[in-house]
Amino acid sequence: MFARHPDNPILSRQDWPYPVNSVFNAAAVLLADGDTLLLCRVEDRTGLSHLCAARSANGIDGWRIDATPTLKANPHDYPEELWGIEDPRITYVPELEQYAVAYTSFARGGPGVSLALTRDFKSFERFGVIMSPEDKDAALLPRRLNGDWALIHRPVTPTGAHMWVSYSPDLRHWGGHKVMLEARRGGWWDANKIGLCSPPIETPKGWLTIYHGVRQTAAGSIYRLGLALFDLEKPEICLQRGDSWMFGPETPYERNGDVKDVVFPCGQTIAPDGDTIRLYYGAADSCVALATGSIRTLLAWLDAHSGMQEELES
Ligand code: BMA
Repeated sequence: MFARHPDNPILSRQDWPYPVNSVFNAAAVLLADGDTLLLCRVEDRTGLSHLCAARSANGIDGWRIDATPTLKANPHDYPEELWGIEDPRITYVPELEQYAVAYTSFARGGPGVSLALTRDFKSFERFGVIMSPEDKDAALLPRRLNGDWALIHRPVTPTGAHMWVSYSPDLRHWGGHKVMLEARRGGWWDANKIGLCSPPIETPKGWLTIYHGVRQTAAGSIYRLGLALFDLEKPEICLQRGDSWMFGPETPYERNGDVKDVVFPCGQTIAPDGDTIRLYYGAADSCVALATGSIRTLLAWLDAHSGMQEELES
């Protein structure tokens, strides 16, 4: 379903212009000038994370990396960022002519969801925490649905870590919270804990969405990727959900690193053909890797692989 790039990992700490521990979980966007921009999560040697932009003409190599952190925690004005900021997702919002960056802010209360807007990835308008802890894995949808903005996120509740969608008239006040996709139970690969990966892709059939499932084992967790399709105007309606995972840690750079057995995409770009997906993913919480897929193939796979097992269980 996804072909790994032969030059993987495409970015790692050796590429960084200043000393860091690891570079992973990057958001991605194709800029108006054709460059690919990755907003990487960078963990420095304090153990805390910030975000740093890398730009490339071909999205594969020749990365031009900001000489200093692009978006740093600012705990003085935003105490929810005391322990750093992590795992961004970027959405271009045509109505605002700006990019919306949803990211995890981390402090004593736990991880929460923060939002910032930017035109140039140099200056940012911060909105602060928009979803209180414990919550993460968020992305804004690119347009209003029935008049409201929609945010996908992953709060942790006593029943598990499920994906939700919430609505807002102004990006600041959020409500209309609805469960979008539940973690399965028992022995499933996506039991108990799931979360959004890269922002959903709008297709005529629905929002095509890559999510991660976390399998707890005696040796630790395994982060793998699954697929689901949601209604275009009411994303709380799941139209299809794949039974099996479609991408998981296999290569040495995915299996070994600071956190073993993790593939964690926070972004993708779509080629001018409208079909080719370049998925950028953090591998083992240590580096950034690239895999290429096709929207048509993912939709066809969902047609062939969704639903049967759930019907058996219900
Ligand atoms: C999640 C997030 C990710 C990380 C993953 C595996 O909870 O913190 O940033 O990649 O765990 O460690």
